[in-house]
This record gives sequence, structure tokens and C-alpha cells, in this order.
Amino acid sequence: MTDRKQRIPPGQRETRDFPVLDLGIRPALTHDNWRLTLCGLVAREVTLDWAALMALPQARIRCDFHCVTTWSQLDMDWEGVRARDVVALAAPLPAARFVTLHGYDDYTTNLPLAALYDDDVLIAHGFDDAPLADEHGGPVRLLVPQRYGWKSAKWLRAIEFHAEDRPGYWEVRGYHNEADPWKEERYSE
Ligand SMILES: Nc1nc2c(c(=O)[nH]1)N[C@H]1C(S)=C(S)[C@@H](COP(=O)(O)O)O[C@H]1N2
Ligand SMILES: [Mo]
Repeated sequence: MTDRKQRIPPGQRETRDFPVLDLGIRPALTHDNWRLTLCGLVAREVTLDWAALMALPQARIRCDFHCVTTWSQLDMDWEGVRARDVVALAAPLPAARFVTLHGYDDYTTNLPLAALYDDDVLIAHGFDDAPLADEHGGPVRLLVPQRYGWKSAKWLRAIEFHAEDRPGYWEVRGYHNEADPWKEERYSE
């Protein structure tokens, strides 16, 4: 799209300074102590460390990021591993249809498992050609550009696979389950 305005979803305004939004708990994580566990309805429970994540194919994406508090930032450059490549390591069982993303700050958010197969969904560890900063969820966060920011769990600790959908931290507090910014899915009815 050439027109910048057409890239700002309804009710959003452009920002350029990448605001920080979270529960205010900063987990003490480093590349050495970070782990990501895939558990629940999987054929193989898997725990990755930093070296295991870096050994997977690396991807770079440029995307826009939309926060429900009305800021949108365009053309953000991220680096990481496609979520689907990480999911494949655990071989989810056929019954697995939803996931809970867990952060080290005990934050949770939920997605359909299918959402993790999108091309632009990353287990992200880099931003703007630098390691992902602590305040933005470093060393490793989820990035789901097609949904409002609260689906992009920072300080990613676990991906848990379930048969049924389990609303996360904001979803149980009235935020929309799907969070599509183009449909303004901010709050549930
Ligand atoms: N672990 C964790 N992830 C989180 C949050 C949080 O509080 N804890 N806040 C969410 C919200 S509401 C938004 S808008 C984005 C903000 O990401 P940023 O701080 O990098 O801008 O992170 C999301 N992921
Ligand atoms: Mo948010």
C-alpha cells in the first residue's frame, strides 16, 4: 500500500517512538537463563534455550504494530524464528486447536493454533538490527502483527496447546478474543 493513511486502522493514530506497555513487572531474563517450553497437547514436550532458537532458520519481517490504546507504528523491522517452525518441533496433536502464550511476568494471552502458522508471526529476538530490548519483551517475545498488540506476548516462557480456547489476562477482563485492528475488535460485547 502506498498511502500511509490507509495503513492506519480505524481509531488509531501513528506514533514513531515505540511506546512500552505491560503489567509493570520486568522479569530478569538473559540469553543464558531464558527458556521456551512447548507443552499440553503435543507429541513431544520441548524446551528450547537460546542456542536452540538461534539454530533454527532465521527470518526478518517488516510490519506495522497496532496497540489497542490507539497507537500504531509502521514499518517496524523484526528478526526472529517463524512461530510455525518452533511449533513443528513439538508436533501438536490433532486435538490441539488453541494456544495460551505465557510470559515470564505471568501474563497470558490466547490464539487459535492456526494463527501461529501465518508467515509474519515470529518468535522475535531482534528489533531494528539490535537484540530485542528488555522493555519490549527481550530476549524473546511473540510478534503477531495482524492482531492488536496485547496478543504479542513479551518475555515468552511457554506455548501451551489445548483443545478448547482459554481466554488470557486481558481477554478475561473484557478485551476482544480475536483482536483484529481492521475490524476494531477492541472489547467484547
Ligand atoms: N508478557 C507480557 N506481554 C505483553 C504485555 C504484558 O503486560 N506482559 N502487554 C501487551 C500489550 S497490552 C501490548 S500493547 C504489547 C506492547 O508491547 P511493547 O511494550 O513492546 O510496545 O505487549 C503485549 N504483551
Ligand atoms: Mo496494549
